[in-house]
Amino acid sequence: MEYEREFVMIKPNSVRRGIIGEIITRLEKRELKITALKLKNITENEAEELYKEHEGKAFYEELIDFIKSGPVILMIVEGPRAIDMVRHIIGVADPLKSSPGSIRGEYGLTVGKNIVHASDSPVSAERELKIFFNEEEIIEYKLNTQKDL
Ligand code: RTP
Ligand code: MG
Repeated sequence: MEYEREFVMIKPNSVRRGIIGEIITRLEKRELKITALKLKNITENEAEELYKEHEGKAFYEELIDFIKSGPVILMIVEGPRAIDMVRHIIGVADPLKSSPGSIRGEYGLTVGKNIVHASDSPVSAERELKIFFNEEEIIEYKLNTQKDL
């Protein structure tokens, strides 16, 4: 099974609502390992780099403004099949179509403010986590899991 590292960002509306802990708990309960974590006001350059695939789309300017509207939580989350697992836990882009047990299905209302971001592939995860983290900021340790992974 592929061991992967996934980039996760808790969006500013979720930080303002005070649901950081609830979101992180969902990931921890699955025995995913957090190897980097910080609270940050992201810069214009970082926002544009993160969302460059969406440049020119109708929602792009609004998305950049929103993501800079307050601090976000930036994380690296690791584990077997971490990318698909995190995206499964989060739900799909539109909270209306996310299953009720998912993070977006429980806390989300609109696509534009859909609570949390997670990279969609190993290549995009590596690209996106490098915008925000140096290798020295990624901390290796052994997770004491029930499943002994
Ligand atoms: P996925 O790639 O799985 O579809 O999900 P995603 O959450 O990454 O969504 P994506 O389509 O890649 O879009 C990136 C982010 O842009 C914002 N968005 N706003 N107002 C809108 O119509 C709209 N569409 C997209 C969302 O914040 C989305 O997460
Ligand atoms: Mg996407």
